[in-house]
Amino acid sequence: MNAITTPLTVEGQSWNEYTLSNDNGMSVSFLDYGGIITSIITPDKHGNYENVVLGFDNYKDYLNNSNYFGALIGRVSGRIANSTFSLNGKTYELPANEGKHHLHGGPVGLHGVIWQVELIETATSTGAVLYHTSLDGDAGYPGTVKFKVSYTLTNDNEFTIDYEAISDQDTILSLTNHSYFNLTGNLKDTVLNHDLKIDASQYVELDHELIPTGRLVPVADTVFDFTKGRKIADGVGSNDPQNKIAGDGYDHFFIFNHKEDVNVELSEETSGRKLTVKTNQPAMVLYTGNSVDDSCTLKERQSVKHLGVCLETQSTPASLNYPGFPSILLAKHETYRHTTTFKFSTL
Ligand code: G6D
Repeated sequence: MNAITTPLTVEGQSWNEYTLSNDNGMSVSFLDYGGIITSIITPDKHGNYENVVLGFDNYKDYLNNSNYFGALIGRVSGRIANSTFSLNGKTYELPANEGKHHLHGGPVGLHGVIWQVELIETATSTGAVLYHTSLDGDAGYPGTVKFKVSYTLTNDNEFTIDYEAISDQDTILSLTNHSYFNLTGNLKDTVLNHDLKIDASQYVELDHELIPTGRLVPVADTVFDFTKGRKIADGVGSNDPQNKIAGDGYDHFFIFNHKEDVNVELSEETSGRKLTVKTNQPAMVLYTGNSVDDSCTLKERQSVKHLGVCLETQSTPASLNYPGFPSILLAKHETYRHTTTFKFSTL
């Protein structure tokens, strides 16, 4: 187990890239800028170690990361409709960065700050703790919030992200990671032929601006039913209006049943790679890279649509406007504590 730090100078800014490596040869690399995960190297069924996430070839491109490749997202993941919300009788106006809506924490969200990183090694893991303090009024949000996010890699090829935060005022908070996974290895193909299983019986309907309508839709008898597993391709070219609204694929919030051992299983037959996700979050956005075009130069190739799949465990800002959705409220001095483990193995 080890962790190495590589100082970088990117457009005059001083960044660091950290690489956590376990004894099996798996590694996870990330930046202090935005907590961005830049690569995850895992073996295929033949023992070939290859990268399984989308990352830029040139670090400077992370300064204009409209796909949020690898990024730590917050203060609130997802879309806050009309960039406004009310809390304790007060209305807050946030910066609109996608039409009239507020997406992924706004133009200067947590994906665009430099986190303070402390490397930590234990007998069974190597990792880092990322610290940041967001002041009251940052991006329009109430409360000074202290963040502590841990990245931990074990010799079981498990990579865990633990999110902790505490605010000095009532506020809203919903953090996630926006890595695009591709289990083919070094982005050999899109993720359309990946097999996906999600322990979720309902998803949230979207309107044409990708804002939740407040309607929970049963997945049964639709291409949104991943309970028994299906190809990601089933949602591409599908006649379901929700797949079309999402830009020909999925971009939807699935409410976990939390009835299975794991919440999500992603696998790819040719490489034999498998990724299981276990989280205490109530739900997840499944996003199949529908807006990714050919404009990004990644380490291995030029980007294309559907080149990666995001498994963004989180709660939903829809809870600000509709009852019954997993809440994103964080009370003053309450500790926000969520964890998601990504376990890599082979079929
Ligand atoms: C698109 O709608 C999707 C979002 O879910 C995603 O996070 C973003 O691209 C990167 O806006």
